[in-house]
Amino acid sequence: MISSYYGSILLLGRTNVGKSTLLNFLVKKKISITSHKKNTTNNNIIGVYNNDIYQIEFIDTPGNIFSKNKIFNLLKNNKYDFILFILDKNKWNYIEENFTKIFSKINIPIILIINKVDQIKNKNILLPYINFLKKKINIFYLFIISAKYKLYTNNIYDIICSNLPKKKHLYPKNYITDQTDQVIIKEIIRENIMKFLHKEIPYLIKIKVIFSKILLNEINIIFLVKKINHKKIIIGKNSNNIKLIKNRSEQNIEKFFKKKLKLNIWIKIQ
Ligand SMILES: Nc1nc2c(ncn2[C@@H]2O[C@H](COP(=O)(O)OP(=O)(O)OP(=O)(O)O)[C@@H](O)[C@H]2O)c(=O)[nH]1
Ligand SMILES: [Mg+2]
Repeated sequence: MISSYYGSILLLGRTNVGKSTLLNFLVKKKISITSHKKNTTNNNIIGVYNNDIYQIEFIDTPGNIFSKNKIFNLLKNNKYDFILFILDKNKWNYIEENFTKIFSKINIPIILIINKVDQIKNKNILLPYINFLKKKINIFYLFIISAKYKLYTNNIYDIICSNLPKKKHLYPKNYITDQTDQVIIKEIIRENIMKFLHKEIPYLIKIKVIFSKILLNEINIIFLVKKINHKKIIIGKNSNNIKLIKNRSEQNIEKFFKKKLKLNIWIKIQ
């Protein structure tokens, strides 16, 4: 019989470093939304990579958990085989310091990922930065990648897989995420809200998803907002904003579920 290998890997790093972008690459499906705005991911999201021999559970985390207590709570049960600690180019301040202080107290190997290398024009800055990092963290392996453009990313699987314990797979073969359909739809809409609406408005909208029991291919969405003014901004001039959000979300949801769907959006003032 062929052996099976299984591991659980936590993705950590400040907001906007590209954790969710990397998760989507690693599981080969867009299950976690991404945005140039801060605090995009709100909850832990499990994504599973599968093949006949290896199964890897990746856990994407919200980047705003940089308080030491929150990081510590996440790590205290120690069930992870690796941490992927992601850095945005050469950004380093108290947030990264907090992470590293915790890392020094736990016994989980750290795979360090310097992301967004496509944005580094002067690659000479990398060597001194790596030397600095080596003093800060006991690094199991270092990757310098672009998650968005899939540059220098292929070896990540090799390094992880060749270091996983022999273990039974935890999830069924086709399992890809713990997110329910309802949550996936909500998240896709939230991503488009973040894309097409500016400043703080995206953070002020509550989204409700209601599946139609009669029309199975129809999904009704309600945006709950507090002010008439917010409703006007969401709709936009000539309904442009709401049309963009609706059309793009409909396309993304159809792509995810691989079927034709109709999306209706209402905006209610609470
Ligand atoms: N240029 C470039 N942009 C990237 C790369 N990886 C991610 N991004 C962009 O960086 C932004 C943030 O990416 P996310 O994946 O949402 O970041 P995150 O770490 O999950 O952020 P939170 O969920 O807020 O913690 C998005 O606009 C991504 O498209 C990269 O390799 N290169
Ligand atoms: Mg994220």
